[in-house]
Amino acid sequence: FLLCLEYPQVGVCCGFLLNQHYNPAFVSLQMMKHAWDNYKRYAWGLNELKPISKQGHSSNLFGNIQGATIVDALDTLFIMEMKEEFKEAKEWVEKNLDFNVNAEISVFEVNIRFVGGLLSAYYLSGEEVFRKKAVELGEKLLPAFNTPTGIPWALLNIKSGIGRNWPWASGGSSILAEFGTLHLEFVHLSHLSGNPVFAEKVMNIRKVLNRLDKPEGLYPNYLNPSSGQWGQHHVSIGGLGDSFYEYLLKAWLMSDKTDEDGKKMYYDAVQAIETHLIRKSSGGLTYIAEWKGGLLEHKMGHLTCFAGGMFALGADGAPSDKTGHHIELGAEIARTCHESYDRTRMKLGPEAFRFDGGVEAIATRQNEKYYILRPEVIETYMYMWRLTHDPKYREWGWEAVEALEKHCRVDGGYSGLRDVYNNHESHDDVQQSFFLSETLKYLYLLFSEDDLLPFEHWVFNTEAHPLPVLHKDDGNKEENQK
Ligand code: DMJ
Repeated sequence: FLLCLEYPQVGVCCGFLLNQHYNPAFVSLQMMKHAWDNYKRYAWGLNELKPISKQGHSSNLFGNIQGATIVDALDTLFIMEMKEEFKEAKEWVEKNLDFNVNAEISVFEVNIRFVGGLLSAYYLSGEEVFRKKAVELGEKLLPAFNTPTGIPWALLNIKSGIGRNWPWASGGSSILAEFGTLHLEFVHLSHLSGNPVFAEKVMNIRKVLNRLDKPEGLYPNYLNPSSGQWGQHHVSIGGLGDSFYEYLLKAWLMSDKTDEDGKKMYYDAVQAIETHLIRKSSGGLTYIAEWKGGLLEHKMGHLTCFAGGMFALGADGAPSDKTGHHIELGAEIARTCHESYDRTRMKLGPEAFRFDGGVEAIATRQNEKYYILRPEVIETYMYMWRLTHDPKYREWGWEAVEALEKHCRVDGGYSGLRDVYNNHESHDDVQQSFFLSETLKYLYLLFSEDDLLPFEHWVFNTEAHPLPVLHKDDGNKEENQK
């Protein structure tokens, strides 16, 4: 298969056929299988894999809830038709996935990876165990909303129900991208359980946000759950802000375009982002800066690169004279993020890149040069491909496949890199669960036909777990059945 990477046009490698340059079978049979088999061999049942040390990796985001990689990967296994693997993953969930633990967890991370993963596995496979576990976990998360405003805590002990916020967050605040990234999953939890409480909790977050004044129409990253006041006026479309905006748009799409409130909030926010955060470098690269109390920091995070796909996905709902503009904005962000990859030695992008001090799309600080197998750039290629069919997005995705194989693939799985500008790989020894749930899934979709999880019927949560659009008729059907 190495021969194949060097000479993709050869078409035959390691005994299986690559009938074209960009083949989803390569992603599933070679990449996903390698990631999964090694996780299974060295870290089965633990949260993540350390592919160099060949042992389990535990992150405090999940407390002592176990099996993050299994739950995050369920739908990817299903979509890639890895039936045996899906079956063993399901059996593990049935027998071992346990939420009755004394654990302090991140509400956001557990929601997007565990609740989202279980919901998708249920919708794709119809297996009741996933629905039951998702609702059980959703119920465990409810005490996080016991604050004076109903804005949830970031951290929750799921045994005691005691919540708190990250000690580093401005003035005891909750984080916009965390409390703003519960909506899709909680609406589905109500839909599947018949219990309105989940949807009520997230609709209340909307209400609180709508009552507040927004500086220049922007949403600060910090909001105090007790006072209901903003913390520091820092605004970001990357870390701390990102998926809040994504969920406004997707809430509208997932509601079969009936959630007018979500729609308005999304397009108003994009308007303010365009006015205050989006800039063009002297070399012609469009980027999204960070805003700190009115001052711009000309830096863009890898996380921010998801926004290319978001703008393009939202083009359809924009006023008709703006549709082309939103697609174009998506294309420009995709190009900038591709440049951030192309300007490195390893052809994989840094955690953050800057547009100041004479550089463009390059990381200048040592602590911003790492790549941890993140998906956002490939995610944007996938949306741009589906929405424009411009072949460059598949080419760029394939460049990422080659770079991942060359620099991140190791004997024991896939590892992140400490410095993408270096000549030699220094591996960070973590195979993140989102590599299986997002990076590989988006690559697979990028090289697949558009009718695999079509956008009219599915929206992806921020961890790439597909959730079905709740069509207007579905509700009626259920109403009629009652
Ligand atoms: C994922 O867990 C999700 O995409 C989240 O929204 C942001 N960070 C990671 C991947 O980079």
